[in-house]
Amino acid sequence: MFVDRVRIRVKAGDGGAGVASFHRQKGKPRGKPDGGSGGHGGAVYIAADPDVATLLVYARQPHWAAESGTHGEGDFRHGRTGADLTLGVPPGTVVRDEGGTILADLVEPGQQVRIVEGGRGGRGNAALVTPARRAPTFAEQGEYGQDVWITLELKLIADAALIGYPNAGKSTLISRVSAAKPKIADYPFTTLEPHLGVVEIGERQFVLADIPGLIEGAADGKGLGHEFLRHTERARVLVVLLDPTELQADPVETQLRVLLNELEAHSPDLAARPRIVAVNKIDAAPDRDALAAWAATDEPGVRLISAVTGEGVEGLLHTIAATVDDATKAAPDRQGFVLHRPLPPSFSVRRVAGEWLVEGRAAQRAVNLDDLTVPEAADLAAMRLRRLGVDDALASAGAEPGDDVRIGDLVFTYDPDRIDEDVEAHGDVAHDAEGGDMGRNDQ
Ligand SMILES: Nc1nc2c(ncn2[C@@H]2O[C@H](COP(=O)(O)OP(=O)(O)OP(=O)(O)O)[C@@H](O)[C@H]2O)c(=O)[nH]1
Ligand SMILES: [Mg+2]
Repeated sequence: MFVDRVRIRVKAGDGGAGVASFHRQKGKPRGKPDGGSGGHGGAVYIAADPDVATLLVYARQPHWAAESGTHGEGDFRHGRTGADLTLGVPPGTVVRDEGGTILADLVEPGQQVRIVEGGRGGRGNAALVTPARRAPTFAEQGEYGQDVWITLELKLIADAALIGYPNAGKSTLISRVSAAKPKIADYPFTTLEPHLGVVEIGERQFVLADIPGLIEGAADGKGLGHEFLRHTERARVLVVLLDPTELQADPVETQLRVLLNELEAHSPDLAARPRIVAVNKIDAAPDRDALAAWAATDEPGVRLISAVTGEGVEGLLHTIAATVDDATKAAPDRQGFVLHRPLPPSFSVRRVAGEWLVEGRAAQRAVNLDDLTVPEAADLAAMRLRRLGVDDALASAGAEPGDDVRIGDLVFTYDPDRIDEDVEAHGDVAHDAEGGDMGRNDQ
């Protein structure tokens, strides 16, 4: 089975929770805070790997997750960081998000894109100690790793692609000139999946693709052409193969016109690509002279070949190699790319159903404490929100003291004056809500 488009779910590792713990000493009612921090979760990357030939493994197993961080423990023991997960895909794989937006076009081996970031580990109470808060009885929770669905689509990278009606002899030709051995038979749509073969001719070599047969209406989804036309998108040169035998109802002129129309309908760019036209099966053609006359009317010259006897094949290969060379010089390799999106705003505020809804990762982080019923913890969360600018944003959005404010599952009352100035003065400068990440892999 050839798999060239899959939808997979990737999940980053969760961050481990920080722990609130106290060192017990004999004779002391209350020891020093010694709660360790949770480890960060691992990220998930998609990387172009030349050793991976298909997306088959992802069709079989669509769920992938990086390792989670482990929780902190007492005695200052931090949790372990979860390992990143790198999923190898064949070079030529395009990665899209749920909405269809391209995230990366992984062409070069080794090129990679980070899809999801691991959840941040929560700080233990030892890390939350400040001069004003000597013995916090709370800790930060771990953050969930991001969890998304993406689509992987493989677009084969070939120098030249064989285009033709079903039965035109495309597979016969590629199996004659390369190590590719697709099935050959005199019924249409024998080839259901693209095959790539390396052709060596003289000093040169190029990659030739055998694409399933194209029929009229392919660009509208008829036959198999539609699915596979996109495989030709990366080919620098198109080789159009015509079949003059009674296996085809259409004469070669009509076949050529239909094929070019389908290319044009799929993408004008494809139709404009350098192309070479050849009539195959010349050994079995009913009227060889008429074909030769027609072939000569074409400017660059339509070639007459036989994939079975080998007539004209070597000349065709030289022409393909030279055309590929020219096309390569004219338009050097398309570079792959990884898209870098602007960071989303750290939070946003809007009025929903009588509440002020505060959304965004930074705001979520600010209140990510395990026990907000502890007044000190609530003060810390409030101070982080203020520092983040949430109070100002609420005020300018028109919030009044006493209004309900929601962040995730947490609902609290808007009270711009609640923060103890002493806490604010001494507190928590080193790790406010947005930054304060312990050497994370933020890009
Ligand atoms: N006489 C003769 N027969 C040929 C030649 N090339 C291919 N054939 C025959 O044509 C039939 C179709 O060949 P394939 O190579 O399977 O054709 P295809 O274009 O790959 O067909 P699809 O995969 O269905 O699109 C087979 O019976 C081949 O033996 C040729 O040069 N001369
Ligand atoms: Mg075939």
